[in-house]
Amino acid sequence: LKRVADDVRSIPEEKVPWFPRQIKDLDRCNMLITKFDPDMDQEHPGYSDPEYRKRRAFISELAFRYKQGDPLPTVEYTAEEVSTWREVYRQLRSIYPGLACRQFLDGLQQLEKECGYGEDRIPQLREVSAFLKEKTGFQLRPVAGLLSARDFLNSLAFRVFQCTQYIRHSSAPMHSPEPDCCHELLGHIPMLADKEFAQFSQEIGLASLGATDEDIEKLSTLYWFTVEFGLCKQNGTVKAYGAGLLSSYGELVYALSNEPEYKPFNPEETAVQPYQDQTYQPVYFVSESFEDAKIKLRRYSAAIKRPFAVRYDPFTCSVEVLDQS
Ligand code: TIH
Ligand code: FE2
Repeated sequence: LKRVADDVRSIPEEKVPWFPRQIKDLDRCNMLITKFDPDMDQEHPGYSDPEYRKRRAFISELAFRYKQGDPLPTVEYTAEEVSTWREVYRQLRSIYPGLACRQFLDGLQQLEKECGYGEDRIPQLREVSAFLKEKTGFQLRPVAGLLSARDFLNSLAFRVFQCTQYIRHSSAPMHSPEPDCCHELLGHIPMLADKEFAQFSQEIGLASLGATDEDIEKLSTLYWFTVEFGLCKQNGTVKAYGAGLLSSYGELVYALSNEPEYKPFNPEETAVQPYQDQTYQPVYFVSESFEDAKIKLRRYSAAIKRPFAVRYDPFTCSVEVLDQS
């Protein structure tokens, strides 16, 4: 292995998409997908609510202004927002014990004990980020909405999780077509408090750096059916570990009913399964265990071919690029 001194684009004959090398470069990983945004999507429950749209614009602005290293912005949530959170929290909390995987329940319990999780207030990104940093080295960064797959995955290489800070519309607490703070705080954060899950999330991130568009598409489809909508067997029953399920009362109940189709998780097949992002998934992938999903996903990510290798240096929070052409 020899070190690449200059930009990786200088590798002869290869065209490699730009990617972040240092954590500071994440300031450039901010490409939003606006299709589910309340200003663009007529189906959005907030589309015809000018108050909601104004609030969203205000919270987006905090994310747009954010630069790596700044203290995370604090949002003073309104009584209506807290009441949406309360409803989401209460409903989901009551069904988690029977439907969520063990790793999730462990993480949530720690968050309730050590990080002020509960139905009475919406946790602030700043305190959650400090909590995660101690548990697994992950940190949060505010984002204004749904990010492009490349930017989102690239951030994971640095153990940075890009997090929305607004809340879903009060008229639709049980499911949202776009991420919101309920989805991040309830769906993702408990899993990111698990050391192995954190490690494996970073590996997916590292595999995405400079990957071809085709590989990004496959990685993000895999991410979708595992980290977002994955199911796994545990003690003989099927449980949810996907964040998109664990933040949606409606879809969590549906996914574990006998309505949807189940397929066994197999990365090669899962990576090319077309997916649904407007409403519930018609198909879910079930792995033999949570560990099984992790191992297979890891193996798949590590096998993605690139003309270079990357190594993360935790002391400088930067990525070293090694020529392998
Ligand atoms: N559907 C999820 C929810 O209602 O919480 C949010 C999302 C998961 C994945 C993409 S958007
Ligand atoms: Fe998500």
